[in-house]
Amino acid sequence: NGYNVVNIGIKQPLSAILEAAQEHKADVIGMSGLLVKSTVIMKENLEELNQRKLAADYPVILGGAALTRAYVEQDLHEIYEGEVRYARDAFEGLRLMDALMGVKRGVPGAELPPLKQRRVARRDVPLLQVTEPLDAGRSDVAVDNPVPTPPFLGTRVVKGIPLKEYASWLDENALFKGQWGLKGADTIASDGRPRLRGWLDRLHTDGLLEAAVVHGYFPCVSKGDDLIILGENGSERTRFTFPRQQRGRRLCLADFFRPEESGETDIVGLQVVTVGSRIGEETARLFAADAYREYMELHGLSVQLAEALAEYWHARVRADLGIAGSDPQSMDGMFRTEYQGCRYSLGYPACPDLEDRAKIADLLQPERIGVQLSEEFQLHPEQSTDAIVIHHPEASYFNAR
Ligand code: B12
Repeated sequence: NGYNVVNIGIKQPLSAILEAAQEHKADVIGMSGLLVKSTVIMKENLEELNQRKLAADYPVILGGAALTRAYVEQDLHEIYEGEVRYARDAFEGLRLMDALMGVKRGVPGAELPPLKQRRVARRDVPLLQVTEPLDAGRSDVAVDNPVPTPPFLGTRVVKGIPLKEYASWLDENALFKGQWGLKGADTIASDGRPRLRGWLDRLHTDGLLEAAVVHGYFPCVSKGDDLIILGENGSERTRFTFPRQQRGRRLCLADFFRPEESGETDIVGLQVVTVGSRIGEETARLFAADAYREYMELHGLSVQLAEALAEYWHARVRADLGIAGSDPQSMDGMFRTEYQGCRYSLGYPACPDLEDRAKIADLLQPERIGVQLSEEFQLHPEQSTDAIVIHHPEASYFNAR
């Protein structure tokens, strides 16, 4: 499309971004943010560009799952003294480049698309005016559901899980459309499926997958918004505090466990899964070799395989707990989570605090399967994911904010 993209990789400080921008005489700086944390860094970077009086030199395009158009085009635009725009995908990025370059070259009529404002103005006052104590109690979630008996207490490590065990859990829709950007059933049939088969064969013959799981079952109780994990002899081992919805059902993850006052204990599953580090090394190799299509395909496949492994393991946990009886027949039903219980990953809307990942890591010690939790609360290798597995029949995804 007539542009050079200089990709300088992940987690670059602004100084490195500017060095590369100056060296390559960049017209525009782009940043991408997958986790919410990166949205904060982007804001800091824009503030620093202001301070260095470079805002006029560098229009900025921002994208990635963690961002919203309003955050960029309203909140960040208010801060940044240069131009900043949001790109939903690479194509919008391209249209923005055309507009930015048109303006820069003085093409008659060239202008940037108008900024999109929030439809509802952000309020400076809290949405909820608290006049009575907020603790109006827990939600209406049942407390008399049966508590299953786990096959063991404590943790177990399982390594070398063969691809054929979890391959059917690969969400092809998410892979073809979300990761590979394929549109339409014909392209998926003629292009996507054969390439997927090719990749799966190659992963197998080259031994690129090292699927492993560490999981455990822990006795627990709830107290208010807290889930308390119990040690031997019933003492408190660790505690998660989850946000509670301020409206509607007032759900909170803690409600899916027996309250301490009941005198009963409940059971919670925890898991960390990974497809290993070899596949990440291979994607890095493809990237370095400028084999972008293959890089993109393999990276997309590798992350969806991590997700597949997590979902497969969740199904095994349901079987272990004896609650798999209501599992749907079809994989589509599985992807729609039409089974009993729910797998919640920290950082998602019911349990947004990534810091809590440290508690899972403490309990499960994922180093035993080669997975480390970084200071930014990210698991390495990248193709890894953790979860709290809840058996309660009413457990399903919700947004706590
Ligand atoms: C696939 C996925 C995963 C995969 C792989 C992640 C990865 N590294 O790629 C796996 C299963 C491993 C995973 C794990 C986790 N994930 Co996840 N994941 C996703 C998911 C469903 C899709 C992301 C994706 O790959 N999209 C496809 C790519 C191609 O799209 P994209 O990144 O958005 O980029 C496109 C556009 O945004 C745009 N774009 C992006 N950047 C830029 C920049 C410029 C300049 C331009 C022009 C355009 C542009 O162009 C791209 C192409 O169209 C998102 C939700 C979502 N729907 O986006 C959550 C999401 C990113 N994950 C999330 C979370 C919380 C996690 C975990 C922390 C969960 C956990 N506790 O285990 C872990 C973290 C992993 C770790 N190692 O620690 C949250 C992050 C929010 C947060 N709290 O920070 C999200 C947003 C889900 C959510 N709604 O809460 N995840």
